[in-house]
Amino acid sequence: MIKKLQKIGDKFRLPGRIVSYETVKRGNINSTYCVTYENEGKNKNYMFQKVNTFVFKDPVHIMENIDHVTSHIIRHHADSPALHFHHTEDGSNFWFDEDGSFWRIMNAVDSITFDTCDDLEVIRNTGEAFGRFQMQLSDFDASLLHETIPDFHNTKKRLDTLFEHAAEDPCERAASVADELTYIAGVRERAGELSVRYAAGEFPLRVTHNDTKANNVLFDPKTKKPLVVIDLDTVMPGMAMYDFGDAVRFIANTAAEDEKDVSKVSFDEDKFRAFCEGYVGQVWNSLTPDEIDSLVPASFAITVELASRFLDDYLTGDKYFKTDYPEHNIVRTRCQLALAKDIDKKSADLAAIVRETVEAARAGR
Ligand code: GN1
Ligand code: MG
Repeated sequence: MIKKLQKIGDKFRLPGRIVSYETVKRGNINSTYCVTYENEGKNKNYMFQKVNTFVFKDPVHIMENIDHVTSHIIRHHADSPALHFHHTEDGSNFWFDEDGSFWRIMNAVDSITFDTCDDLEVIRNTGEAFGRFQMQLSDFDASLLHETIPDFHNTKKRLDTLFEHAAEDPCERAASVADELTYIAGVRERAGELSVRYAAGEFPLRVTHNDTKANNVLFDPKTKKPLVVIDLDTVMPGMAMYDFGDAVRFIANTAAEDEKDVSKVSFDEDKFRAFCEGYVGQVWNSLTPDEIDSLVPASFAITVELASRFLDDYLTGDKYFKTDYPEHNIVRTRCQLALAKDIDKKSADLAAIVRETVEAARAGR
């Protein structure tokens, strides 16, 4: 393996020679290696990644998107750490090896990550990191980015597809999920509303991350301050508030995303407030009032959307999401629906929290 890695490193003109490497366990899609080079008596770590081209069909466009976004941050926010990708002799930030595998290399960052967490300070910092990412890219023309997964957060389309598949019922599972389908049918229009308004041009096209889970922020191991947002594979044009909604959907759930006991699932308002403080502190000046007012509706919409994606996958034979057991997708669906109901119930409180944090940010508190 070292020989292979050395060959790849040579393509990217990394100076020195490899002394060791480790396979990085985090991430379910790409294969990642932390590779240590020695050059002129000094060691330096690099992350080598083989991109999963079954999931990411268009890796060249993904790398173009990543290049746009990281170059913009480096150019305009030089004080802020950004991911640094290496280039081959012909100036590209990826290389196909002789097996057709797609490789890229970035500098390693000395850091820690949090998968889930109860520490409100870490949650606030996570909000700050995603908010800063949005703010730093608010003056970047998002229409330059490729839509590498078309209609990724077109909730209306996702729900239409769900009901088409429920009618076709290819695996004869629809009867067993009648309650879930009835609930989604009842909120269908409301959940799809932001995506319809976005398609009509009512919201600005933003650079969105599309995977704003807590563990996609690297933290300084000593200060516990956020360093940089990672996993830019799904960076696309989209709605800012969906990134916010996806983050709180994950971080403010009192249970895991696939908790079987739905009585454990609820939306934690303290965690929501902490994330909101960090996020809004960065974006209050760059998001429009309409976008700010849509943060809570978007949290509801994306939770219903994800529930419907899990349910759609269940109805069509579990082909998209990896499952650990046969009922996994329906368990996930029920968990996300329980969360969506709780967000809906608390929405007036949550909207008040958003208003308070915006006021505090504006007053510089
Ligand atoms: C998928 O594979 P992962 O965990 O990074 C999905 C997200 C969902 C998430 C739910 C490309 O992300 O949209 O929110 O599962 N990513 C893709 O766990 O579909
Ligand atoms: Mg991801």
